[in-house]
Amino acid sequence: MPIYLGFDSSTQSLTVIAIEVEGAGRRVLYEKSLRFDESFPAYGTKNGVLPHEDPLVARSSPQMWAEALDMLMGLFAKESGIDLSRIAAVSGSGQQHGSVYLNAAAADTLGSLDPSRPLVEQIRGIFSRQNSPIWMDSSTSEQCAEITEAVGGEGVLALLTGSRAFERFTGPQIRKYYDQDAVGYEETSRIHLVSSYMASLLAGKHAPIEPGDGAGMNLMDLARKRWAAAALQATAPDLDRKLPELRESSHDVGPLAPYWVKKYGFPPARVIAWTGDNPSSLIGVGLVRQGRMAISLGTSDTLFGFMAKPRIDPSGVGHVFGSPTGDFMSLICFKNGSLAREAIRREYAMSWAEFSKALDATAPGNSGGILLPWFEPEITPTVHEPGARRYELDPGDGPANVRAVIEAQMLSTSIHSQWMGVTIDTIHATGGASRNREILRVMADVHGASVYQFEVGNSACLGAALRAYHGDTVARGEKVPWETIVQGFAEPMAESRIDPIPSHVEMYGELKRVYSACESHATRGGDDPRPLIEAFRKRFG
Ligand code: XUL
Repeated sequence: MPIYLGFDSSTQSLTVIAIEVEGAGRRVLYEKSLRFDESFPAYGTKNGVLPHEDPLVARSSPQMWAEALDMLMGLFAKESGIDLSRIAAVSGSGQQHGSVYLNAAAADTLGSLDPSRPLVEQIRGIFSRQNSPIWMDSSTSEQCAEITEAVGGEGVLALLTGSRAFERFTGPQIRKYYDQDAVGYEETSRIHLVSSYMASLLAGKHAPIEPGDGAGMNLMDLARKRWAAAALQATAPDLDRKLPELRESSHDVGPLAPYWVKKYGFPPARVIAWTGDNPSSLIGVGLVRQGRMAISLGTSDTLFGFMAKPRIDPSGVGHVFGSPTGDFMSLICFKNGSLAREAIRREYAMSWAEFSKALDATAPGNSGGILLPWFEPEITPTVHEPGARRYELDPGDGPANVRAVIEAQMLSTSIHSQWMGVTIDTIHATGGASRNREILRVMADVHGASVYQFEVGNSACLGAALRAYHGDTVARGEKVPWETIVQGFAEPMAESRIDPIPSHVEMYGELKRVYSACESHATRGGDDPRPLIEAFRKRFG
């Protein structure tokens, strides 16, 4: 009976899940997380991000991620009680868009890791840049504009790569590095994504990038799944020589490096290419065919779905990425996810139980009180000046602000997903906050859709384990359909279903107009939304 391991290297933590597959019998055997702030305080991260005086800059430490991998592999070997020899394949997912810059010494170092010494000590010399820009960075507007102009406009870049230029995407980040440190850029021989970097540590050699995560770079030709020469040229010189190969999602990178085998007793299991956390989540919530959508409530909130053919967003807020099945996925991303919920919870000194109670005790629609929850600079819509904005909402009223933050997040996912052209009737909810059924009630009513929960909350990590399983079957020459791969693992719990309440759906239809007006007032100097709020109050109280 083979066992498969999936890792998720996210913004705030590293997690591992082990699954067992025997015919139709499937079980999650083990799950463990290490939070970066608590487990590695020496790096000084806050919520996984290094402190920086500019709120638009967000970086983290690739050495910390390597130290976490070493520790978690060690803990797994020691604590899980699992017979390691049964592990057939390992894969993973990484926070998307983040980049790791390695010098020419990296290949040799990765290929000769000494099991008697800690990993992090040995890789200190392989970085041409010590810190990694991550997806929370919004500091590359200038580079986005330059790249856009060089390729011939937003529409051209979006058609080519699946997205217009976004500040957090890897291409603009690479260009900024080249602009600010041309020598460091010159000394860089390989630029990895978080996903391909982590896979490289496991395989002891440079791993490829796969198209799911590659599509989050503004560098990949989405239709052909090849590097797009025009985008590379618009970004930085010699980039074609610095990027890893692009290989299919099921690619077998090679066996686990001798470091892991000798140090902890792992077998030389296959390392399957890692992908981004969102493509991985797509698998982890079972979206392997068109139809349903998923909302992930994590550090970022994302709404995504499977797409058979790429449909590009004319409004410019959305993305098309590759799906690990070889198809595509649509996605929108909100930076103010869990940290915004957490900011409100802290501001009103509530426990999470009190937060849920506040949601329960307040009326849907919040009497038209609106919060724009941009505690951090926001991605959707683009907001560079952080700070929450309130419309007809009393800042002294804790429960109303709790409702306002959740309603804002759900209204925003609904408003900004219109370009996908999908009528959403079923949502698969995942991520830490999807455990909270009061939040899911708002989700169901705003979207007018039935919402389901999953047994495993970390769908990115489960998706990684399922991709390890899939990659192993491909390598063995078996053709197992994706429906069979996800069966019994990535299935919503029938009893968790929350159906929308029709009167609430109608009310939220109106509140979406109010929320859009507030958003347009705050971001584009649109009309004062107060008369609309007044009208909403008259109708819905
Ligand atoms: C997606 C995005 C985030 C990160 C979070 O485009 O930026 O969801 O992947 O880890």
